[in-house]
Amino acid sequence: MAEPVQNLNQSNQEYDGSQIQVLEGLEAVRKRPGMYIGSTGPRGLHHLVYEIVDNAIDEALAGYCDHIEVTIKPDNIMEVVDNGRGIPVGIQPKLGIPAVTVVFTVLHAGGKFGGDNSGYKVAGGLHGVGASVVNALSEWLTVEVHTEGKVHAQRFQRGTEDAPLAPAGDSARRGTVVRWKADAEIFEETDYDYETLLTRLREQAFLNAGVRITLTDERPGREQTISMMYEGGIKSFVEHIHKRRSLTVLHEPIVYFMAQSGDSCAEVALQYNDSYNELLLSFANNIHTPDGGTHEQGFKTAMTRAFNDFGRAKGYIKDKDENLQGNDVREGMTAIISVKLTDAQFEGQTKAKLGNTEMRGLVESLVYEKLKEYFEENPAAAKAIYDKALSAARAREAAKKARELVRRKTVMESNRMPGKLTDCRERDPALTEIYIVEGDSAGGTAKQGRDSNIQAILPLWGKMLNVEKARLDKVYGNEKLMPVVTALGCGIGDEMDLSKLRYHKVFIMSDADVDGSHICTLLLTFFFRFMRPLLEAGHVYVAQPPLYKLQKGKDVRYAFSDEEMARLSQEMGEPRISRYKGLGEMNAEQLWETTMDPANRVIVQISVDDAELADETFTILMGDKVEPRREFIETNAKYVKNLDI
Ligand code: 1YM
Repeated sequence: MAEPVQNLNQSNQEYDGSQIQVLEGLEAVRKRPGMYIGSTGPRGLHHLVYEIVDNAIDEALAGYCDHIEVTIKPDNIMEVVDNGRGIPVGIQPKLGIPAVTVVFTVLHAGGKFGGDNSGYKVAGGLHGVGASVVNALSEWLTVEVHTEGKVHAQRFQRGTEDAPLAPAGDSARRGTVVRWKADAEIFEETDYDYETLLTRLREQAFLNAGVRITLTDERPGREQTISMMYEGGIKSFVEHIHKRRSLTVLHEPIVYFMAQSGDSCAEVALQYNDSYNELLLSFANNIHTPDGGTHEQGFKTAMTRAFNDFGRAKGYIKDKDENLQGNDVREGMTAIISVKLTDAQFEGQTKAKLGNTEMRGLVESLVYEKLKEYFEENPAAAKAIYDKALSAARAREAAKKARELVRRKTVMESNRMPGKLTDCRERDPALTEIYIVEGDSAGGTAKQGRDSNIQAILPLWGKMLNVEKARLDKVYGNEKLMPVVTALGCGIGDEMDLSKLRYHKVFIMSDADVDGSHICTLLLTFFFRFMRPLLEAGHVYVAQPPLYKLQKGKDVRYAFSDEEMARLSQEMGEPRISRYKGLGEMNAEQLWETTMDPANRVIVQISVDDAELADETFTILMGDKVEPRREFIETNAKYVKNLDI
């Protein structure tokens, strides 16, 4: 099989054409890596692993592989091994080179280039295409294919082959081995995070019941390994989420249904807990669809309809009662929807939304029929779930009344801004910023230090509401949060209208200590729960005041971390070092210089990219179970301040 390959080295005139095309393709990836992997930060780095693992998962989905091993080797070399058929080593007729070489050198080669190889359609629609991108962005990459008693191997550097695919001895096993070292010329850092990989791989293990996924860290001092295999699939996923967040569940067993229709299949698992949060995770062909799509629409429609129909038939909902709404029936619900289909269509800017219309009907009829059946067969569970939904509906009514009250008051006060708000002069929201500052004294300093043209200051005072346990009705009455809501001007919850936002940059500015980080967490929790579009649109920032001031004569410098302090103090040679305990210790000029001056300041933009992780962080930090919170803070102490959600 490897024979004809020998003719394919680059000196052979006949193949120049295709060869040049190949080089151009991967050059494009190296020129604009962001286009292919999103970013060259940690997210992009980990994306490389997912691309390769996805190919192995596809092989598992096709039924040929049941074990995938992912290893972080010393020096951050990654290795992914599967026990599938091995990427084909035979010559791909169109390009005249081995299929495996095509997979690693031709952009968007994906797989499954039709013809004889297309017996199994690509699950993700995008799968297989990533291998060449990983290759292009690696200092070096090797692939080994074990099949029919032999190994074939090939090595590449920055996407270019060292030599053609060649036999490399005998092998008693089957499968594909890919090893690579991410290119330090491309990535900001190349250190893999075990936990990040673990979260993603565990998700894949849940979604592919019966497939074993092993993650091993072999880096010195960080050695650990975990092997995951969940026979329970997405049911185990729901169970895991509740356990991890220490949430109390309201019923057993977990609701689980699945249906098949032609080549498509849909699975749903759900369970209620006593929190007020909804967690709905949907997947299409194992790809997370955070923006929802047809499968989520079908699910939501069916839930609301089934709850109302069954509830009326059984007398849970009385004739005079209003219907339950979608948010009522999903309060406290954790649900996983997983659909598999050929030709999945991913829509939207981030391709995170499923578009296939046939999925709406499939999921809707599945959930409607089977949920009613579940209620019939589990009356105690049905009672607990209806109690929850009905209490959510009552809270919604109460919130509406509270809101009307506030609105009337606001009208009476002729749209007055909160008394403590010091507004800026500029009226164009796109140009303005608001600093939300804990405490009157820091607020005073910020007021003096700001650029009054574009920067508004809102000091917070009073006791903070623990939003984790609050519903909208409580927020409307809260004296600490209402000024924030009023000042931002865009409303909250279902009524939010981002076009009314009065400042496009919203800064949380708090002390660099435990209390400060608590305030920061609470505000972010509030935004996360009640003003999520604000986070999604990237309007929220955390200001970063310096931790230290270093002074030697007239030379004054600021350090934002212990490392920076150590470095600066070396540079300056025994300066006077003072540690800032709070914002209040800085004078107005220093605060402007270090923290508020748009030309100089260090800021952290808060995103909800990973809403699931954020939700979890908040729940653990705010929830009423002390033990998980203590554990979380102990293991994440250094991150708590940044709250890098
Ligand atoms: C560690 C990464 O890539 N495994 C893998 C990939 C493929 C196959 C098997 C495979 C697919 C098919 C037929 C097919 C791929 N093959 C291709 C292509 N693990 C990893 N395991 N035989 C083997 O889809 O028909 C792309 S991915 F295109 F060459 F067929």
